[in-house]
Amino acid sequence: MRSVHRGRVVACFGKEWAVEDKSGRLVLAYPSVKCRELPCIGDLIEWESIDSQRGRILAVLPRITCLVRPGRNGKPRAAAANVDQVLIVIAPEPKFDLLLVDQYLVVGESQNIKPLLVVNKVDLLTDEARGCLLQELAPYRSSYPLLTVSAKTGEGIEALRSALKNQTSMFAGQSGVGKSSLLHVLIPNQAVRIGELSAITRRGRHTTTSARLFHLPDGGDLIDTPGVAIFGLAGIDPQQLARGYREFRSFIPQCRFADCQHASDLGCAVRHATETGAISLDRYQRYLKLLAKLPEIS
Ligand SMILES: Nc1nc2c(ncn2[C@@H]2O[C@H](COP(=O)(O)OP(=O)(O)O)[C@@H](O)[C@H]2O)c(=O)[nH]1
Ligand SMILES: [Mg+2]
Ligand SMILES: [Zn+2]
Repeated sequence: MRSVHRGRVVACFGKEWAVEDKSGRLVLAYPSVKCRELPCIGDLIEWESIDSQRGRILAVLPRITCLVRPGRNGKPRAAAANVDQVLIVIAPEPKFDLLLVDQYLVVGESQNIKPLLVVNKVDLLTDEARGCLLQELAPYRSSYPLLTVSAKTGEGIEALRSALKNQTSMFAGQSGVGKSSLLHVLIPNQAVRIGELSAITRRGRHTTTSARLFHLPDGGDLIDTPGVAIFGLAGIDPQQLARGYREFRSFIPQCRFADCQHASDLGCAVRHATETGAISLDRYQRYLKLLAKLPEIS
C-alpha cells in the first residue's frame, strides 16, 4: 500500500499544485478523483507519491480560515486557506480607496483573520503630510493595528517583521502600493524559491502569475496572490458587516431593535454615535455603501 503524506499547498498553477512536505521537499500534485474539494494556496492536504516529483492529492484537510473569490459561474471559490493575518497595504501613491480597505477588514473579520494596516511609502511624505495622513486614518488607528513603513528606506520594516513572525500572513491591497517591494525586503531568498518552483513545473511561465506561499526567515509564512479583489462580499450578511466595523460593536447592543441594520432604523445607537462623534461619519457612510452592495439575501 502507498503511504499517505501531509503537506501544504505553496503554489497554484491552474490545474496543478505545488505541495511541500515537512522536510521542505516540493512535488507537483493534482487532485485524485477522491478529492472532493479543489485545493487552494495555504491548504493542508493529504497526498500520495506517483514518483519522486509528482503526487496525487487525496484530501484537503479542514480549513481554519478561508478567503473566497467569485468563481466563473458566480459560485464563490476558495482563494486562500489557513491565513491568520491579512496585511492591508495602502500608500500615499496611488491614492487609497478606503471603501476597499473597509471591505478587506469586514471580510477578514468574518473569518477571524486578524487585520494589520500597513501604510507603505512613507518616505514620500513630508512631516506635515504624514501628520495629515495619520489624521485621516485616525478612525482606524483607534481600533486596528497600523504600521507605517517604507520598502525603500527600510523604515518600520523591523516592526513589520515582528508582526509577521510565526503567522501565516497574506497581502491585500491595490496594485502599485508596494506589496512586491515589501515581499522582496522581507524575503531576501525569494528568487531561490521561484527557481525551485520553476524547476518542478519545468515551465517558467507558470510561476509568474500563480499564488505563492513564501517562508519568512524568522518563522511564519507570507502569501502573495496575483490580482487584487479576492475579498468578495459573498456570504457576508448585514450582521457580519456591522461587526466588521470594530468601533460599532459596543453600540450595537444598544440599538432598539435586535435586527437593526444601522441604516434609517428607529432608535439606532450606531447612527446616534455618529452624531455625537463617537463613530466617524466617514466610516459609517462607507458602511452604508457596503450594506447597499451586499448580495440580496433571500
Ligand atoms: N518611494 C517609494 N516607492 C515605493 C516603495 N515601495 C514600492 N515603491 C514603488 O512603487 C511601485 C509599485 O511597487 P510594487 O511593489 O510593484 O507594488 P505592488 O503592485 O503592490 O506589488 C514601484 O515603482 C516601487 O518601486 C516605497 O516604500 N517608497
Ligand atoms: Mg506586485
Ligand atoms: Zn443600529
